[in-house]
Amino acid sequence: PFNQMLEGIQLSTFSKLEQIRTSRGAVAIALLDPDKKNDNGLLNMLHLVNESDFDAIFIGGSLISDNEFESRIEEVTKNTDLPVIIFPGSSSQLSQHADAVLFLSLISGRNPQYLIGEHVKSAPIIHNINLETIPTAYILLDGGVRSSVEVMSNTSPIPMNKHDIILAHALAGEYLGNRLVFLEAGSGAENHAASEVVSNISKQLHIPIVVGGGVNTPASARTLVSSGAGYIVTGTKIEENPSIKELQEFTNAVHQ
Ligand code: 1GP
Repeated sequence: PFNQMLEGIQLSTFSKLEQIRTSRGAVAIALLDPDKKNDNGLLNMLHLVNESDFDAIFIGGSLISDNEFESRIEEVTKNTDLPVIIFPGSSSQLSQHADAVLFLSLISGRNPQYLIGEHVKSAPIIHNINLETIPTAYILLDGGVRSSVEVMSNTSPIPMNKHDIILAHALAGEYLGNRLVFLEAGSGAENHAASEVVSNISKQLHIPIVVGGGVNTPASARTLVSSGAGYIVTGTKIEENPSIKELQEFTNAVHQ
């Protein structure tokens, strides 16, 4: 009866992702950064993603411009059945073609622009295009190299060994009403979020943990999921011309 009741009700993208997390153990997310690639590169990467058992696509980047963004998102949504969720570098990265947007608060930093400024600028646009928002506490950790997020947001990452401070930020993120906590080590990080950090936080939090930045082997994906990560994001790996088999090994490790 419950299933019958649900029939005809449109599930939100976030609910769909959560259903996948429950049924598969964790969600495998492919990050596409449309500013680094020309159109052919983007479609090639999308093809790899479509064939490799990913559950969803995050799309966004630090440098992509507004008009380019809209057309790239449209191109991606036309060529995949996966949910497409914007992972915005700024309030100008919005599109009615996407299924949802991560409404990110960069709570590891103290730059008001990324705590409320971009939110206010984007809110009327999100309202007008009726885009689903997924409130996300975005925590930048020191992944061993200076990251684009650090440079572009003018905030400092939290050192990876400051477990109590990271936990305090994650708890604050949950108490603020966010639906996800995203532990970001920065694209191309030398070290992804430490598994001790993930397991410490997952024991104390009630909301799911997203881990991204430097997660590029099946072994690290598996360790992070066993430590309590509910969502694993990988980007650079997909840009390095991997085989479908390699990517499938990665998504298998996420789904365990
Ligand atoms: C960056 O978390 C993402 O925002 C993905 O990082 O490119 O290192 O996979 P990678």
